[in-house]
Amino acid sequence: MAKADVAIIMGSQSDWPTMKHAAEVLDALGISYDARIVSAHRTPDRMYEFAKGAKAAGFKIIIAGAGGAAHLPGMTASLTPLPVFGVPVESKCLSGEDSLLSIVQMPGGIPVGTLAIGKAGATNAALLAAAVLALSDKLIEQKLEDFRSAKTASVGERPLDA
Ligand code: RP5
Repeated sequence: MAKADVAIIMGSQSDWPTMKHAAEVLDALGISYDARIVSAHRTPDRMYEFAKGAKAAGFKIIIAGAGGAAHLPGMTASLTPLPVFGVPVESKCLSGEDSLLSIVQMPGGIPVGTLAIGKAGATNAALLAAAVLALSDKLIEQKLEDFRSAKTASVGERPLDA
């Protein structure tokens, strides 16, 4: 496994169009990550090996995206002491409500920090990861502050016609 601060894992290649938004934010903030397909259903051994070894591999935070019966974030959280942020991927049948409930309704004791469905969730998972890393990294703290200032500056005071 590559040495990186953040692991972005997802249940399927089909999750990447959503999860790449997390990667883009981490890129913008100069935070290292490793993106991998790790399915709780299709590659359970890979999931176990990844989650058990994630801390020793040097990861500090795991962002886990999955859709439908989305076990990946919770299973991963049960196998590692690292913080896990779960991103519910928008599913075809239930628009991601199934993913959201599967991820958010963890029984007390094994937390998964659950974000919004889809792109907003992936984006915010990366920003949360950055905020955690910024607690002990001045450069990331500054980059995150600049990122937020730029977002604020981009909001006009009055609406414009398209
Ligand atoms: C989940 O099943 C994945 O996270 C994905 O969101 C969903 C559908 O996967 P594919 O059938 O597109 O591979 O495990």
